[in-house]
Amino acid sequence: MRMVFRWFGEGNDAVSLDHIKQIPGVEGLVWSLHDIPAGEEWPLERIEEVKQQADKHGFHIDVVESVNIHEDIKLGLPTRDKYIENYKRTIEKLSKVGVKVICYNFMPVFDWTRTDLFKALDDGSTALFYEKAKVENMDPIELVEKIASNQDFTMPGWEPERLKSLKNLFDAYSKVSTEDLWNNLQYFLEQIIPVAEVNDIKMAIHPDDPPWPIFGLPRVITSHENIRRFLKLVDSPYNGVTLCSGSLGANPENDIPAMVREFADRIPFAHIRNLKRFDNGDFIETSHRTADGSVDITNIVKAYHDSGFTGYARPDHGRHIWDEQCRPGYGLYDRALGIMYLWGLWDAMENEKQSSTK
Ligand code: DNO
Ligand code: MN
Repeated sequence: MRMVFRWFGEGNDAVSLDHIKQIPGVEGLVWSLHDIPAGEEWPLERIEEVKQQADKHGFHIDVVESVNIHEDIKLGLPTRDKYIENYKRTIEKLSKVGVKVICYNFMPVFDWTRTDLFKALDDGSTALFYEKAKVENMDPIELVEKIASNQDFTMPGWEPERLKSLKNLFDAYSKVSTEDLWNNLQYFLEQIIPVAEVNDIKMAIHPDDPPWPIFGLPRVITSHENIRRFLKLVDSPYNGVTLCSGSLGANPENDIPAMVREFADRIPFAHIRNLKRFDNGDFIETSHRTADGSVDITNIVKAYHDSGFTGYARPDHGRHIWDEQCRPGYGLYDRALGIMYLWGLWDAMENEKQSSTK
């Protein structure tokens, strides 16, 4: 397990590289060029700039999260080919600085969705919260207006320009069925995976979060069976998954250790985090510790360990603790605690394995 840590970039993250350096066992940064709109080709100078910043601190930049997919690709519009060409050029440039994994997602319109970014937990910390009924009872257009006026409801990653086109996007997706979305994903993969192979970069799709359709929009990377189907769309080691225990774990039917065991050689990148599910479908993110949530982190790590996992892993979101002012879900402290929990489990398993083979 090669531990990496998400960093949003110089001037764009309250967490510094000096601080990340002090977390035990972190070897690289998970990064992106967050200001480049989806669909545009990334400039090589900007990529090299991040490489230099990371080099100074002795970190690698092997994992990019994310190179986002333009909506026209997900919608299957004729204009998609131009955006797919740009994506290929970005892959080629990323390989020049040694990138090994690109994480991306194929969720229509929204990335991860929550209804409260700072919900209080019993211990006095706050964390990301999802209230199912709130999302189900909300008309998407009413939602757009609420985000635009920034009241009561927050969605990550929503710039004002994109909000304006949101209504048009919803209209466009009203014609896209779940099977259409699968076909559009296959079209993308058939173009991209050969380029990834030549450039030795593994593509790793992130599951949908939450793993069910929201606002009437289709979602496909949601379950064991669907991930199996996804991996067969293009059956190559370069077509892989960012297995996210938190995203998939919101559905109690997802047996994540079983997924790890079945898909191990197609998981170049693991996201490991916990959450607590409630009977009504709501969930709140918790510390990484197994006992604190509903996701069996211990047995997930065991499944990776038993599979001889040598891929990259990161703690995913953390709570906001000790009065830290940070991006929602991306503080330093709780993610660092998460890493120590993951290493604790891992090292104990390694020790056990070594003493049993003596
Ligand atoms: C949620 C997070 C996501 C992820 C993107 C990948 O679990 O890991 O924000 O970064 O969806 O494209
Ligand atoms: Mn994740």
